Amino acid sequence: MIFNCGKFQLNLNRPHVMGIVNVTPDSFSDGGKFNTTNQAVEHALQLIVDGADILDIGGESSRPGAVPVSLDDELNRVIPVIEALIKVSTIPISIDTYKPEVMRQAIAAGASIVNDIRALQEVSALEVVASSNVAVCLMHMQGTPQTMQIQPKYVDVITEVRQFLLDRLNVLLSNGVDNSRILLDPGFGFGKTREHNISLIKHLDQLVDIGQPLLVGLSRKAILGSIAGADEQQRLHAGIAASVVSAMKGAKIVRVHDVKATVDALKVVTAVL
Ligand code: 8Y7
Repeated sequence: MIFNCGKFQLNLNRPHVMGIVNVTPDSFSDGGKFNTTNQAVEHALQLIVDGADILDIGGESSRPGAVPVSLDDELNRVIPVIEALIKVSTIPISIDTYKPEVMRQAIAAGASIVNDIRALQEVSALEVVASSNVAVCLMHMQGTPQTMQIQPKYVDVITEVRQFLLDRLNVLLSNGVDNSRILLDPGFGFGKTREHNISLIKHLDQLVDIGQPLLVGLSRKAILGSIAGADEQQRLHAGIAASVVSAMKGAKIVRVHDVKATVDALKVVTAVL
């Protein structure tokens, strides 16, 4: 399965690893831009050494209850990091944003993938992607990061997530975005209870069936803590299991913090697929 993203072509015959690069001001430094940019770039370079296939650069937290970041702050965080990485990175750079202007500037700076938790539903986001050659990840979310975990409700979570992803996929296809540029993602933890998340993992095949490559993000999420009884810093082992299970069930890309451990674990999956 060939995945086209900007000037890159990835062969998704084996599971791929997207490494998470959070660009948020460091509370230990003076919060200066130089420090924040450099730490993010250093971290990204380490993830490449660790074997990441894609880097996902984000300047606004999407965790439950997170405070939104202004457009200017988000641009000031992520664009310098992309500009620095684009000169040296051997792998595609993804921009984690739902803001069309951040997408536009990130693409101009060389980003190859737009990772959008709102699935290009913001006004003009679709046009920004459609008028470029970058790829996009369409993610399902119920509600917004501010409210999504208050009382998530579905009649049938699999059917509803599947229908949403199909609808968004069809909107993109009818706007001229080739299916070789589109990833789908159930959005673990985005307006989902423990039971909703577990159902989605169990029945991942029904999303794989759509025929588009699936990206999944479970790294360090609360669902792992709830299953394994581990706090945020102790979720590595549960996270590895989640990546292995997802890849065995047909996910093509896993979005993780712990790249080296995940790459090793997925080599075992690749060997037996
Ligand atoms: C996901 C994501 C986050 C995910 C995709 C976190 C930005 C929360 N989770 N993007 N972003 N899929 N595509 O804990 O599951 O990493 S942020």
